[in-house]
Amino acid sequence: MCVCADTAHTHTPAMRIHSVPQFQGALVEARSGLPSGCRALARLAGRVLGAEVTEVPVSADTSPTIGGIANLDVLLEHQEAQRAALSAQSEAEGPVLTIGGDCSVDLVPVRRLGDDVAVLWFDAHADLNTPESSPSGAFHGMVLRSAMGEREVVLVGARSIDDGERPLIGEDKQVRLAECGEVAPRNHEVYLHIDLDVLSPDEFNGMTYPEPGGLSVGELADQVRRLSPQWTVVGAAITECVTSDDAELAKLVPLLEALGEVLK
Ligand SMILES: [Mn+2]
Repeated sequence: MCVCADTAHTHTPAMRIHSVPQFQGALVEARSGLPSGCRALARLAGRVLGAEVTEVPVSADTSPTIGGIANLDVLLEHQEAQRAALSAQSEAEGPVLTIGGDCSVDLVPVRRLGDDVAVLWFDAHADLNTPESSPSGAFHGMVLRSAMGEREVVLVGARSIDDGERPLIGEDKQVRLAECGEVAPRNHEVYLHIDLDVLSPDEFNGMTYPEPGGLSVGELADQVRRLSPQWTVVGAAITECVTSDDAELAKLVPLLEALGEVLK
């Protein structure tokens, strides 16, 4: 236990950040800004949260579409690297904030969770496609379907849902929709997936696939903060950042601070 006299600038000394600058799940090019945006956001998060940043080694290559999944072999390599990075850390070291990269960086962290941990998916999209239903073959649109297992899933801010995804979503189904500010999962432990496209493009200009509408940074930060103390946040990810612009990234500081408060 740290008994430092001055802890004001280190809210969560035990928290760790894993940066995963992967673009291959989004079917965009390396120069799209996803890798550089990931690294820039991870640096900012490390500073704001006083947390160590580990960059998971990923490839800049692409690979053929196999079984309906673009870049499958490269993505499998990255998953192995993420598993190794997560395994190298003991649970006593505290929770991990994963910074993407495309949304499919959340496959490995979510699959590691127990079935009693609810996943709160803050995203303009449902990411519930299969290789058969996916319009594009981009694995980031299939990642929740692949990772969710039997656990409770709550979609927040979803406003671009494909026809093939709709049958999975409903009040009496495993996947439910909730309004931001009214998220009340049944399970006590929760994991937060935050695709920056849950934000309004008028509010933040730096996500891979902006969708009209969406939340303000303040609304999102308030919702994150409101989870504590009733719910325990065991981990989180922020994905799809394509900007390295300091002024744009600075808009996300209230969100990072809220995550720092709940990720303990
Ligand atoms: Mn999305």
